[in-house]
Amino acid sequence: MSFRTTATSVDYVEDVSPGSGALPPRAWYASSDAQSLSLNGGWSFRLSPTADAEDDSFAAEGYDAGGWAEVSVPGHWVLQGDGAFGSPIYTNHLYPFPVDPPRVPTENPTGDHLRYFDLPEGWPADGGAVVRFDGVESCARVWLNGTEIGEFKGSRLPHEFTVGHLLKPTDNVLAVRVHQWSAGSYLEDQDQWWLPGIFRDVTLLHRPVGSAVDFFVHASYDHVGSLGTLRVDSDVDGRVLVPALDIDVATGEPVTVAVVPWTAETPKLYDGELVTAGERVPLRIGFRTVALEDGLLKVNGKAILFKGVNRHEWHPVKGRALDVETMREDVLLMKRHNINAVRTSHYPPHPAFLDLCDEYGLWVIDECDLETHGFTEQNWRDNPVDDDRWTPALLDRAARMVERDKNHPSVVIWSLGNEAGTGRGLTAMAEWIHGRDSSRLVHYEGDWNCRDTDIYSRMYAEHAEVERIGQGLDGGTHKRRALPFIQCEYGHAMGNGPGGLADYQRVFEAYERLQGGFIWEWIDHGVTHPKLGFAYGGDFGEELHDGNFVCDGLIFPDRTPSPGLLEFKKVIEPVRIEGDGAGGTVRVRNAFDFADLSSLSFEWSYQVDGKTVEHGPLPVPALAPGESAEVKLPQPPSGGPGGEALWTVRALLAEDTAWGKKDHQVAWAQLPVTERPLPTVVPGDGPTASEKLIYLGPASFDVRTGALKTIGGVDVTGLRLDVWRAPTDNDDGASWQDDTRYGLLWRKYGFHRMQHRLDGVELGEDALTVRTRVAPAAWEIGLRTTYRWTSDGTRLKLTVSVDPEGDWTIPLPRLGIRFGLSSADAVKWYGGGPGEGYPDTKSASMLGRWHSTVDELQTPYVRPQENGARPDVRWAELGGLRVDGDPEFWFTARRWTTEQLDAAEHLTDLRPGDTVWVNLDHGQMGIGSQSCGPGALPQYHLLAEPTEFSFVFSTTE
Ligand code: IPT
Repeated sequence: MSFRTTATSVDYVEDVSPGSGALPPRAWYASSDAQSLSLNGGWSFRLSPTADAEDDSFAAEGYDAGGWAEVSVPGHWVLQGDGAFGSPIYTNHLYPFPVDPPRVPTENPTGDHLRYFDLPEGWPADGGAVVRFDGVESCARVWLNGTEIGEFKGSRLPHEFTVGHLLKPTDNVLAVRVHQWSAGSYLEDQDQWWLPGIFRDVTLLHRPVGSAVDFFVHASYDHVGSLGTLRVDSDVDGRVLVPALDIDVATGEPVTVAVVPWTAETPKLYDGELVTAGERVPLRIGFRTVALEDGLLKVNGKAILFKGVNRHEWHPVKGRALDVETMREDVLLMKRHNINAVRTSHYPPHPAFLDLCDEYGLWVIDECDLETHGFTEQNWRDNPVDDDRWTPALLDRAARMVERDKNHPSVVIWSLGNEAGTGRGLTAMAEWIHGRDSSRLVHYEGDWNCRDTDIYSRMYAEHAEVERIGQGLDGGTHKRRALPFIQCEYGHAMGNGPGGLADYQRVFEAYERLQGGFIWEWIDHGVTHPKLGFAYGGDFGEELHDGNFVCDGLIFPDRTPSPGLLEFKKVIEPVRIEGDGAGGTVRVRNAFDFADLSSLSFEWSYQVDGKTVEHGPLPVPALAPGESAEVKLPQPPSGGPGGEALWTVRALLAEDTAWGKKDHQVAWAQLPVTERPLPTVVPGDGPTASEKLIYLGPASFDVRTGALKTIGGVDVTGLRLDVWRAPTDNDDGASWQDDTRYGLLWRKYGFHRMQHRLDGVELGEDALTVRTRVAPAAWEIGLRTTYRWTSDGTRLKLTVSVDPEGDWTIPLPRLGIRFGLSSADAVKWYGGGPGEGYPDTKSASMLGRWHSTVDELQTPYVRPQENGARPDVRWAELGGLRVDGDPEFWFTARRWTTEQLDAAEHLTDLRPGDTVWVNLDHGQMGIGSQSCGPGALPQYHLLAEPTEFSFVFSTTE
């Protein structure tokens, strides 16, 4: 039985073909002299619930759209109109519709768009014109002045249509019908929000007679002779001019001259022009040669190391409709954090982003708009990339990417797409790309045998496996064994983390075959929300969603760097500073691949107990890449107070650069000289008891429970052992990782509901001893915990002894004490800072004297979780108390309890209470990357074992 009686006019929506009517793909450029008209701005808009709810009469000239709404183009309609136009949907890899390719649901939100325009004054009457769409999700049908000009799919790819014959001087109307779902949606199952709309620019381009159509700039570099060879192949003959190089040559003719090469570290671009009879086209030429040589990816003869990130396009208000200033902000932030590479996960970005990568210098893996991840749920049955009917669409996507972006020196690798399984269609794409552009490598992570690819790539491989790959002990096909390795995704930056980056970097730098990796991912895709702060999956009532898995970036949705970015910056710093502080020398190594150190100046400072006593410039030679030098430090300042002493050596920008100001810190290290003297308290008078209280030095305790009540004039509540932290996303782990998801195991074993049994309060000669057993209901495991209090009359010392009992098979979240203070705001400490750090995320933590406030100590992870601990703290002051640690401790203070933090789902759920809750931890569990990758390495596990630690309390007033 068939309910569809007639073929409707919307059959193209479910057609696997890429579309009809569009011009062949070509290079994307802004002409110097041909006119263009931006059609961005306010468009009339009407939303219908299905693809065919409305006929196409709206496209006719003279149609009255008076009652229509308006949306901004570029934009996504679901992010406009305050919910009147539907809402965004977030799924990771699940298709939010039944998997029945190429069919899509009847409920298919369809946005009709109308844009009226007049040609600008002086628009030439000769030649032709094209209208270009740079990105429309996911399928569009287009009319100009009532004539249909075509339909297309391929959301993040450009499509152009010839329109010159239809244009009028005035009262033109461009009509675009956009369907949210189409056959193309099956190819666009990236882990991100589903956001329909015309989300990139729409431009009308005049095409003069004799204008350039397509051209391919071949600009290679011979590093032996320092020579560049330029050849511009052009569909339309013309001349190629590069004044700085005295080049004036015909298209198609090669010319070889001495040049400065382009690299991501030294992004030298030469301005040139392609001149055809009808048009002048600006060229920005970077000479560089990418090659696979000796099993390595080399640029200009040298193996490079990617210190990269995966970048999705994201803006918390505009979604994937980014303006150039936001793109520039991304690039500047990357450069300022020592990042040298971007994988454009998982689609070609707005073309302007690649211009910025050329200009500021970033290696780019340009990835095609292709992912069919949801087919994994059906064991990859019917995967479009293994079904010949879809191959034309795949080839169309490959061509639209390569042709658009081929003239960017920053693009060194083409990527076929992401998480699309395996299949003949991918092979066809790789073959086509290899044939079209032999000057770059081809990447695809899903191809573990490297049948189609030139580089072995994996995601989230654990440290040990990466090391085996580095050693060449991973086996694999013959072809793979001869290829370099990258991790196209690692270090899952969801919530607090990622941990273990320094350990990866050590492995990357130890083995030539390992050419680095790309953190997942650059930015949290949180959506600005009136009630929730930033919304994530599920906040729009989606029927299927993947929660806050969409917030896994190194920067928060508003582009504030998260601690993960600062950690990454330190771990990948391009100058290595090591040495023996006591010996008075420092070894400086240039870890750049191409740049010498002439752009940096160095400075030393000498700290005693966190206070800088002297500083000065450190002369360091302009080392070549890979070179190192021993540099003598000055004589340590004399006469200073005896305490913990260390050198801090910094590498700073010597001058303003395109991306950073003079004195911007690039790299640093601290070299210990003398150790810290530990605090001592010589016990004086012992405890005395009254009817209600026990007194010991400055403190009073409850006589019955031994609970601390006051220190000097400061009230202290609830001081006790604490093992619970609000699990991080990395603690909770991803659903497919079952055995060691400690966040879940901690809950199972009741670490969030430990009971504290009082076993004795003993008044000794010089100490008050409180004996307890801390254990969860239902389980036999427990922690015998003894609090031993002593005082020298003014200061109060607490020694906590912990003895685990029972069969402990999992690590602890944290181990320390917590207590409440009735008022506290300003905070000072001497220890790691200025930001947070955990056992495997504290490379960027610098020892010093820091000050902050309780509010500013919090790291605003979009989904609240453990955060804000300052590591290696020697002493801290807040709320009238000073605490000295023996040994150093982790310090956390917040206006809510851990239980409240744990319960919160959005930052707006956290309401400050009257008490400031302080945690002083002897240990914290590592963070790892298990929200998608491996968990914390064993050396960062906080094991339950017999432990003792002390704090000395005094008052600051
Ligand atoms: C991997 C995806 O490639 C990426 O898009 C993102 O979803 C990431 O995971 C998690 O945030 S795929 C995963 C199954 C390893």
